[in-house]
Amino acid sequence: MFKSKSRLAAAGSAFTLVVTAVGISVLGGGAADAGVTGQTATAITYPLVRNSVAESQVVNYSLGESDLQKAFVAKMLAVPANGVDTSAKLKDGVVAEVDLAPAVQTKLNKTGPTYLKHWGTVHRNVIGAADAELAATSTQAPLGDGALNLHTASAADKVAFGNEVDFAGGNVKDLGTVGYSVYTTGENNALGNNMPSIAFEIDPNVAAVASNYSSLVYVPANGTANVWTAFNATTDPGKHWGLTGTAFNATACSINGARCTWTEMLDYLNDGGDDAKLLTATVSKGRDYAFSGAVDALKFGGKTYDFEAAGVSVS
Ligand SMILES: [Ca+2]
Ligand SMILES: [Ca+2]
Ligand SMILES: [Ca+2]
Repeated sequence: MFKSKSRLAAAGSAFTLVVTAVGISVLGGGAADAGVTGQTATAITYPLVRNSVAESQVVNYSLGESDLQKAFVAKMLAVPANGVDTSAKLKDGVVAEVDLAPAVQTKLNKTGPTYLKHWGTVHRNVIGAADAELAATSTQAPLGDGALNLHTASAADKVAFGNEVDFAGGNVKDLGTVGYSVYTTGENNALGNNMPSIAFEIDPNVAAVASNYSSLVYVPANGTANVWTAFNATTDPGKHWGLTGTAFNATACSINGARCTWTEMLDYLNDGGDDAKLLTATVSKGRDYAFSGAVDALKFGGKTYDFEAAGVSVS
């Protein structure tokens, strides 16, 4: 069924057009025009009177997207800058990770350093005015950016920092290379052999000594003032290892006697029977002198422990 309505065009000069219908009239209502009622053909006067074009007078009765210029439609559909102002306008209501650029996803999934549990002040071994603090340093730390700052106010004070959980039950003989880096000062050195120690609390299991507890302590010669110095406690030729406790007084490696090298210490502890067993691993200072310095890059058990402001990491 063909129907015709004269498209309103060529306006510009005033003239009159009579709407005509071929076949079934579009005006006055017909089967094909059920939505248009109560209208009769009337003369149209140009130019059109303002507000005189109703929807029913447009071809197909409405302006669809296809009737509009493509560029205009694109402009209408374009999202303006800052045009998305609520999450309801986003697909799924949220910007999920998958919606982000791959480079941004990579940044989001970049893993930071993992810090270990169970490292902190060993309160059982703190006396008086002393503290151990993981912090940034004013120097170039040997590992990372931070270090373990140690401070004792006087010869009467003591502090220890370490791990009382994760090394318990390990064998002393399996410690491998033991060492650390120390930052000390001229003021510290002026007081004597004034260094922080590496101290493992152990069950020595030495048959000749009735003791289930001692601290296996390494105290090296003073480091160079105002710089970081690395110490290998297992190859140190000095007798810088000792066992604490009155039960070990007058024994070969007593801290109150001549002390031992690491090799001598392992030989002494290797007396048969049960092996010497670890209880804790710590860095300690005191009681001997006032001290202010730092420790980093603690090594034992095939690992290196990095003391940083945010925690202790291992490599
Ligand atoms: Ca024992
Ligand atoms: Ca033994
Ligand atoms: Ca560090």
